[in-house]
Amino acid sequence: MSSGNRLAGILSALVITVAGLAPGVVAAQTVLRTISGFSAGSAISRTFDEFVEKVNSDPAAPVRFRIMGGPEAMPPFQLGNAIRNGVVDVILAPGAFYSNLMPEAEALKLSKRSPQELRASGDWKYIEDLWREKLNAHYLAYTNYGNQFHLYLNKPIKAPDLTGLKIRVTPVYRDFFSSLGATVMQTPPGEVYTALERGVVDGYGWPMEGIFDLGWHEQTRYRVDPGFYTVEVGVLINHDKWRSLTDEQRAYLTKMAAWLEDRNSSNAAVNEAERKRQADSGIQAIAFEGEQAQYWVDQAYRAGWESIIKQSPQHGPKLRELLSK
Ligand code: 173
Repeated sequence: MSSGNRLAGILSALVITVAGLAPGVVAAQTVLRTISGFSAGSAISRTFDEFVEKVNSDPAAPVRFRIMGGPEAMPPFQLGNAIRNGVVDVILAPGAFYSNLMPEAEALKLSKRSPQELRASGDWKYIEDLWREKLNAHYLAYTNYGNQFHLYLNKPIKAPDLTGLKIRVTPVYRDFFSSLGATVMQTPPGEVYTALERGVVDGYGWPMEGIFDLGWHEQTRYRVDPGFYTVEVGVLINHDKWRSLTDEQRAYLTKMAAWLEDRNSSNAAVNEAERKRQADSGIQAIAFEGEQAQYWVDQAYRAGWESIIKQSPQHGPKLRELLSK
């Protein structure tokens, strides 16, 4: 190679590097390294999977998601650290998987207002600021809104009293089930089957959707109704990454996030189908009625807010006001 050619080679490498660093100069797609708390193809990840597929197959998309894996790629309770430090760019996770870092993350499951309502009223800004300040994350989209959590059991109960029962939890359910006398044991979803099979627990908390994904229906006799709270599973992006994107990329992601949140309207029908599928597989409903049903749900919210306000006297009361309006 002549020295002239070598110089040209070095110069073109420099040009590529500089162009690659200058935001907005290059039209190339930015790749967002993404880890999900739920396996692709599972019930909880259904609308998120649709979103990733929609973006990644859009030839005009200025970003794309590279899915690095699900819970096998990173233990779910480590997702919060990973998004805060920028070890990954994007996560799909419920607040419960990172409320060790910000107890306020448990508040969204208590929301009586949809993400659309919160955004339209401007109240979402409080959430956005809090997630940035505490988790160094931009809360992009709220999935699973409108789904509910349930208690699943292998021993029958006649009243909202869990004394003597060992229940698998995450922070979603911990305060509620404990307040009714349960002994609680935290596990990631991946350990629920074995805990049930070995009789280490008598039951578990989980949404209506998804108990078939890991075969738990084989180890489940009862579901307690009514459901409580709303399921909240967020698409979060590391805030440094978010700031490094161009205006166009941020606008695109924001538009697609609204599309994803609109997909929450498909949840009600999926819920009904799951209820039927559970019944067909032999799971019996223990359905509280009247005052017992009211107490079950009221106690869930009471215990949930009490815990958040205790852990975050600064933000808890304001969150309750915004989310309960
Ligand atoms: O693991 C869990 O039970 C949990 O916290 C959760 C939260 C949202 C959706 C599914 C599971």
